[in-house]
Amino acid sequence: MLLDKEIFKKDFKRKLITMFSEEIGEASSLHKYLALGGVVKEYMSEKWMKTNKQYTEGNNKQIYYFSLEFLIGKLLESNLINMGIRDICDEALKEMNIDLIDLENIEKDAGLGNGGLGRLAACFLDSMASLGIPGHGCGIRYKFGLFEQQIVDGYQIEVPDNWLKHQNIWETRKEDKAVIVKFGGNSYISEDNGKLSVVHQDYEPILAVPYDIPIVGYNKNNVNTLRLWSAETVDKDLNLEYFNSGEYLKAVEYKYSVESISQVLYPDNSNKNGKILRLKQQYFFVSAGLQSIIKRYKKMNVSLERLHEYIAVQINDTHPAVAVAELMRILIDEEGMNWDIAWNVTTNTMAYTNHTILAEALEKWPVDMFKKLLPRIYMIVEEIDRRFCSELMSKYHGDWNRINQMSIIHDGNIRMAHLAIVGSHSVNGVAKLHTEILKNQELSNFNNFYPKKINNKTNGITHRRWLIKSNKNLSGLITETIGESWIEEPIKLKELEKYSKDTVFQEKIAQVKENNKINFSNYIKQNYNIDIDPHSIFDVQVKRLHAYKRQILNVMNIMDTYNRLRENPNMDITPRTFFFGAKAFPGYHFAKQTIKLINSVASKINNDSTINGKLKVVFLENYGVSIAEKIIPCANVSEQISTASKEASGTGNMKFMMNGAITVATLDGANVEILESVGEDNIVKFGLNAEEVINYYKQGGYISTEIFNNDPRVNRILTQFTDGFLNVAKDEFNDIYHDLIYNNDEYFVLKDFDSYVNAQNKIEQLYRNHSRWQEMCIVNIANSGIFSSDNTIRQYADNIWNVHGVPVKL
Ligand code: 26Y
Repeated sequence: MLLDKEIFKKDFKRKLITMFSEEIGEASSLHKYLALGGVVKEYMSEKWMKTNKQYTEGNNKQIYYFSLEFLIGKLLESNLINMGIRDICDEALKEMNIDLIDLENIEKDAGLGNGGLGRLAACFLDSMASLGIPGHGCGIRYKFGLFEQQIVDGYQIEVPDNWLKHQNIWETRKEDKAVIVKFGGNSYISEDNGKLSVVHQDYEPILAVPYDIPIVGYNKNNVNTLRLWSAETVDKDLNLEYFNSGEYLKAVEYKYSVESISQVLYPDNSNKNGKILRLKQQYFFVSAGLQSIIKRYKKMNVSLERLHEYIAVQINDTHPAVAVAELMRILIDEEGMNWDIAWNVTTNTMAYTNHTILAEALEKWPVDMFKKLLPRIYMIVEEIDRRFCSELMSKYHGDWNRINQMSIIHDGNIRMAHLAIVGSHSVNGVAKLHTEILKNQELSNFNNFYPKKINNKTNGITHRRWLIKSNKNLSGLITETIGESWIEEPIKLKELEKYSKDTVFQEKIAQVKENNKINFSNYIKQNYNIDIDPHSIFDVQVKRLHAYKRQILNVMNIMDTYNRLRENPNMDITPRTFFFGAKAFPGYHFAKQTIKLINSVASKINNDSTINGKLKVVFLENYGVSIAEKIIPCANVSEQISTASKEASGTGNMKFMMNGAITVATLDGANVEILESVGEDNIVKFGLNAEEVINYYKQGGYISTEIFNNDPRVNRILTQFTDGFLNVAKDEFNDIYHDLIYNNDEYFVLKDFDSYVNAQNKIEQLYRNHSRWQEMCIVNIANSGIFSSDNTIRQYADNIWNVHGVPVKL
């Protein structure tokens, strides 16, 4: 977009006046930020309108990405970049004595997600818009995002993440597009003159109100939509009778109970009400989303029997899997379609992405609960299951065992993954290894029954946020070296490879990293009063806290190094700073203990002056998208150390690689593909591979106490966890100890320890060879282009959605 600086200044000043009746001199930073956002939103509004108009008039196929999580982070800067007006706005604001970065910092992260799955959804939105693909998000407008993490005395404390505290400048409430979602009541088939119809009565109607957020494509006129649904009462906000009798709380009780549906992401589900609330959330946004899709579709005047030619719904993990039954309900009950045609339309519309093989994440809903909350949907699920099982019976005859393993309803539960698989035409894993494990292990029965359904789509990351926005020094250097075509075609980063041995370029790459580290160290000093040596190796593990991700393995290596240093303070090692960032699920005790462990180790080591500052451990509080954008460009070492077979893909691994960090990796998830693309010499791998891990699970043969008894390093470290060495109560880390020793170390931490220590020593050796290290970094950056989510989205578009880009004309 071409923007005249003087016009922008005028627009900005006018916005301050219309919004707040203020001139620049009297406006607070918050008001300036809101006014700037308002102007930027205005600039994109016409494109947004034209995008919608052209998509509709062109009868173009629309993609809807259904997800419980969208971890979008901040939008101001990325919108300015994608619109191509950041530099001009920066200049103009400077001339008015306003620092753009200050304003960008005011924005709150939209943290409507928990980890990789939610961030992937956000990267995909950016890529769809930037490729001109008509693709939109559908989710929940949580009033509170995932909690804000505070660390108090080393423990994680959760406080509400009030991200909507300031006005959300990006969203537009579309009250006129609200729909009703029905819960509870009872449902039955009635017959009238030989004609069957479905009755659903005595239900509770909830109003779903959409809030639309524009998603701007990079250097494109396409502005797609992220539609987030908010739950409200249908005209029952206040009970006047209660109010007038002075019972003020009771008067609004119902309103708050309804609004709880869109109140928080992942409400505690350890009690029954929490479980019901989660299921309510899922049905709520799925039903609202599908209703609004069908409403829009019907304006096109094309038969609903061809819905799948014009609409694709991607189900992000099992959370929106109820979409299969809901679409059937709409087509049959509301549109009068017969079952077989509706089933054909539904299965060809839906596609499901699986993000995990961990049993705990494969959702099941108790039949009793489901039936009570969604009586009509339950009838449909039952019928889908009945028909599916009869197909299974005719193929596998008396093989009851197999049929039991595959049915949707089993043992009083509805298996949502099975519903999603049966109801979709495509089921994809998120990295080659993950997809192979799905095909050959977890979903092998389904792969046998539907030989072509399961396919791979390796994840990706948007290089616009994760390189252009977050690492301006590096992206500037890249453009200076190979020109700017890599921005539109990230695969062209490959052209950097020819400079990998060029010592002048190596030095420039080293300098970029050094500067990033210095800036970050200053930021940490200013905001957290922690001193960091910017010349130390920055070794970073940032991701959700989970046992399979093995933050503990990292801690054990740190303790081992520390123990060696205590014995020999003159040991010749390069100083290293270990960064951790992670939120633990509030109910996940082991994960919370791990945070306390990391902080206890940090406090022990950081306060020990005898080791001459050679080791430092920093826990980055409240890790999220914005902190990731700060730390990733500084990393020298990327910790991707999950138990092989457990990490479906990982996407942090790709972000680090793209920013020139060297990966310490198990052969897990997309690490395998990173290795393929950079070659064995440019990554440091270690540990059991997936096959070995799976064989141990199947056949046994691993005994963690053997390692505990035979490896004095392991013995010493685990003893230090529990003997008061870390200045905490002796039983503080009992559960961790218990898991590793008495529960036989489910994630092979002790088994991989020796190999991991060797890998870390290798890192140390490689880092000492300055030129060799820089060469590795360059090779990593140069080969990261295939991990751009643009590449991933092209594959979804070609192989699952059958959709093409639609350039919007102004
Ligand atoms: C419903 C509840 C039990 C649940 C909540 C959140 C289950 C799963 C999740 C989130 C899962 C997640 O973030 N998975 C990650 O998805 C990424 C994107 O595909 C992968 O890169 C990563 O390996 C996987 O752990």
